[in-house]
Amino acid sequence: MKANFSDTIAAIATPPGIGGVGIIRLSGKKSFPVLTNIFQGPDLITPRYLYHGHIVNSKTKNVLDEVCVVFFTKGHSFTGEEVVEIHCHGGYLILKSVLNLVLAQGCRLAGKGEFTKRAFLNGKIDLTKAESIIDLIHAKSEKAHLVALNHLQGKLFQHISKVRRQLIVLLEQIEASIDFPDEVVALDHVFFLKVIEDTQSFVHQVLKNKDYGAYVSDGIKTLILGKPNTGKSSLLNMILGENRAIVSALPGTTRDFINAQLELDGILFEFFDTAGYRKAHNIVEQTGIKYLAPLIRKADIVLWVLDQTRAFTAEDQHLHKALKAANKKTYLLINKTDLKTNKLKDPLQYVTLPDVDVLPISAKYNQGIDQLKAKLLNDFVKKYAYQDLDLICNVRQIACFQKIEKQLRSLKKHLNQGFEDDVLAIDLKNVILNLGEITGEEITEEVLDGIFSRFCVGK
Ligand SMILES: Nc1nc2c(ncn2[C@@H]2O[C@H](COP(=O)(O)OP(=O)(O)OP(=O)(O)O)[C@@H](O)[C@H]2O)c(=O)[nH]1
Ligand SMILES: [Mg+2]
Repeated sequence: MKANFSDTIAAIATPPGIGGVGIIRLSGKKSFPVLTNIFQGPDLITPRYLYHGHIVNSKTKNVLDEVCVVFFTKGHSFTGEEVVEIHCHGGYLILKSVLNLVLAQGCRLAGKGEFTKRAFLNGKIDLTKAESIIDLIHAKSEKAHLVALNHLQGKLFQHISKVRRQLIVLLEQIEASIDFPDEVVALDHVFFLKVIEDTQSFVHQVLKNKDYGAYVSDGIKTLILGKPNTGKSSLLNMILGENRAIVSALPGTTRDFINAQLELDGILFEFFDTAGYRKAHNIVEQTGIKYLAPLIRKADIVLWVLDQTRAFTAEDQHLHKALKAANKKTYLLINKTDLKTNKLKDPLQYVTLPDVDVLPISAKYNQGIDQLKAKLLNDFVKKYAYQDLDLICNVRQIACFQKIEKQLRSLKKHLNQGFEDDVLAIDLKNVILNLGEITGEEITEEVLDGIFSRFCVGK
């Protein structure tokens, strides 16, 4: 896909709202002429140099703002085109009026992510870099920031390109031996198999990081469940170290749910404290579980809080049933261990979830909370500590790798079954094509539009 942009785009590049500085960005052939039309100040001679002056409506002679401006020449800018930035005062009306003036000069309002899309189409960045820009902007934790920066530096791209290049060389060899059987030595199938197996192990390494990648970018969704009054909100407050949720002796204190975020070891944990699951007015299974089911489905971890001074009841049975169906990693937190009464005895005689850990706690007196945090970190963060951050991919890239994994399996099968070289060449082309879809070397307009629609206007 080759870029051919005749129009010049413009947008407010800074977030909406009031700030010290707000920036309007222009990209395209008219950027510099438009700037010279509306800028009053010193002559604009040197690119990448900040000039101080005023933006003036040349028709009305009205001064719109005192600004600093900078311009970048074609080939030496983020988009690869002529680019102008106008640094205004950061007020909505100022930015709007300068933008309107720029648009009136013949620029078009940029679409979502259009600056980055142009950078990609002009060959300034590959697709993994383009995607890392949006991930960097949206990074919610230290690790997410680190992964996005790695990709921005082209580390994922380098890994994929290396593998893809090897396969292209192989394909060229196969095609040459098909086209010129008398002149070219036949393909060494042992070597072919070795390259395919190396590629498979690279793909497996990437796919192994799939869950961790989702934790890094989206955070780990941790759902706090239990009957009313078991101490769910007390637990949330203790974990956060602040009084975020209301705690009271009255059952039914928390309505709907409360969510709060906490970063542990560079990974974001998002906690959801839910309303106590109750058996009221015979609506339990219908409404209660219906309300909880989507929350359970979306959760990565469930913290099920039981009160050791109360017995395991029908409500707990219902929760158990819902959790069993969802099959989520569950921590059974036996709360109120500071009290003498123990009516729960051994909860594992009732709870038969496949992946459950039991931890005694006292949410009121901060006992067992550090152990719980350490366990969460161990099970969800430390376990992955050895993994290569370069190879963490987003959902789109993972989907491509899953396709590639299947194609490699069938290629290997065909190779082992002694299929003709032209069949193997087709299999190989598919793998190369899909690797190219990740880096953007082979991409359709539709996929591109999907990617850039995640961006904001002005980026
Ligand atoms: N003794 C003792 N009391 C606790 C403990 N944890 C919570 N409580 C008390 O139990 C009562 C209920 O606590 P909450 O944290 O509001 O319980 P909840 O599960 O959020 O309740 P709902 O929102 O109504 O479902 C409060 O009086 C708390 O102080 C604990 O570890 N020990
Ligand atoms: Mg509560």
